[in-house]
Amino acid sequence: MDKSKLQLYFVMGTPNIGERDPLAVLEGALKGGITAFQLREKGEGARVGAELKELAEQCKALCEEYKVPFIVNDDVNLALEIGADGVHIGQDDGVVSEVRSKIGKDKILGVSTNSVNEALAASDAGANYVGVGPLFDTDSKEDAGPAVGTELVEEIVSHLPGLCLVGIGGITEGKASKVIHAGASGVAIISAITNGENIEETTRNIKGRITLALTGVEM
Ligand code: TZP
Ligand code: MG
Repeated sequence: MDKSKLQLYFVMGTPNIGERDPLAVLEGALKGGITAFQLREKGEGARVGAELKELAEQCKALCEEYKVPFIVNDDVNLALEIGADGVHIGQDDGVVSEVRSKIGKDKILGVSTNSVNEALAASDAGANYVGVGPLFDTDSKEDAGPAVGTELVEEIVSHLPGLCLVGIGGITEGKASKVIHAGASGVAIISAITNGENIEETTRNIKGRITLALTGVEM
């Protein structure tokens, strides 16, 4: 896939944003320069069924306006039903090769991985990109496990230099460049964006750090 689409990958669901309107948050992030979006509707108060489908369709339409890929977490059927650009699955959400067969060759398939072997296996089975983490401590995922650090990104990239990889977990504006320097194509972020008072400005600041890290012109 086009690696540049992974530079700033925003992940969000309604449980991450309190009373805020998910579409307003998403639009702020789109205006601030996110390059991909994943709807991850998980945890207390998560929308399900028809409500989830409606939200997913609205997010998809908004992402289309900004020409940003729209990816659905976990729910392969929902992704297909609404014509999402792709789907992201974890290690326990299905067999990667089966999901690839089900969605066809053109949709984006992302897989969460936590080791070199998982990343190699996901790539072999047809993933377009792997998520690696949690790189740092995070409160956004209850079962995230211990932080693995950017060393794991370096290790995976050394085995698979061409792999599209995003770091995830506890990534902040200040930590984003470390993840890029470790060899990641980009960073996936929930709270460092959703906690921002001004979502657009917060996103733009993080994007600026990533752009500098990728072009190597930071001090
Ligand atoms: N997978 C591993 S860590 C994580 C997910 C979904 C949570 C990332 O959220 P945050 O707030 O950016 O740490
Ligand atoms: Mg999952």
